[in-house]
Amino acid sequence: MASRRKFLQSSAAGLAGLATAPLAAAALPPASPSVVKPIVISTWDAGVNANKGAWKVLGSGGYALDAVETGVMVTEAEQGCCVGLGGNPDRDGYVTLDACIMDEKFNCGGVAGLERIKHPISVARRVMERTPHVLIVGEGAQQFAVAQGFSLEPQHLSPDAKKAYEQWLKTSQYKPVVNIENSKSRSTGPVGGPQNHDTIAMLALDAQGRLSGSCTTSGMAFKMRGRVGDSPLIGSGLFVDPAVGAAAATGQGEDVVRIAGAHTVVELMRQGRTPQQACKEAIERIAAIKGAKAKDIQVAFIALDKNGRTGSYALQTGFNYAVSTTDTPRLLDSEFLLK
Ligand code: SD4
Repeated sequence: MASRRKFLQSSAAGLAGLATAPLAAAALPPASPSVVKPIVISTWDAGVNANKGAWKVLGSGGYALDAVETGVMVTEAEQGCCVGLGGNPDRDGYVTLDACIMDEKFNCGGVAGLERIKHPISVARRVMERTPHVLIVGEGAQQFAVAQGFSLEPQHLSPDAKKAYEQWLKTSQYKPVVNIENSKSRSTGPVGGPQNHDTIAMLALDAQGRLSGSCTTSGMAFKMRGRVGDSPLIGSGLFVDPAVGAAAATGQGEDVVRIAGAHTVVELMRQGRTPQQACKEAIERIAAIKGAKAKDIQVAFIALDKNGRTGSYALQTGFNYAVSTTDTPRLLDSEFLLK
């Protein structure tokens, strides 16, 4: 009994010591003098302009969350094929937008199937900041946006989207094909193919070391009405963990959701993989699941760790991404799996 009391006393003393004594230097990770910040990375060559927008915030010492919102708003305003109101419609002819955003404190928000609103990413941020929820969809998302002061844009297709939709209606077949990204011309190429991929996802680390991410898209061209992809889903299209890093996805959303893609990449980084290795391993996982069908789809990840190291990996060739550590973005070709 006496010895048990003694043990308890000495354990308690030990614990108290632990609570007050500074941690031995050896127990701490080495201070990293080489943290690269601020830095921003985003998907596709659309990322070049988006990064420039983000840099206006980051370069003047601003907040990563503001940077990732401002940055992708540039792409939403460009109204290209696959982001914002210029995007290709669903199979019933409606443009429906998906977006999400996440900060360095696990705050997050998203919208899905949002119609007639120019900047879904800003509505996603309002969901995060002004509601107790993380995802609002469809009509409710539009009502919320309007209540928040966003204006309702006219319901019509851009001339390019109209042309692409009319072409698609001739067959009404949805069939993704390889190397379909980033088509310059929406009215040429395999129907249901070239229009499919161009989501903008952005990750930023600001001068104070705060990480944030954003993702916005019109989703898969000619999708079923009501279909939601990975892009508005925290953990699939985007994930941020300030202790580790952030990741985001582009490509065939169903196959990103299947492996909780962005979260998987972050968890792999937590286990010690570099951002590049983590992206590669997540892509390999998708390839293993899809087997022979992997060649019919594209998926790509980008990642940024808390030290400002970046990585990217795609299933197929054709994916590029933009990295900025100054006001001049660098556009890089991603490595890819299926040679
Ligand atoms: C989706 N992931 O809706 C989106 C599409 C995409 O580049 O990324 N396009 O599945």
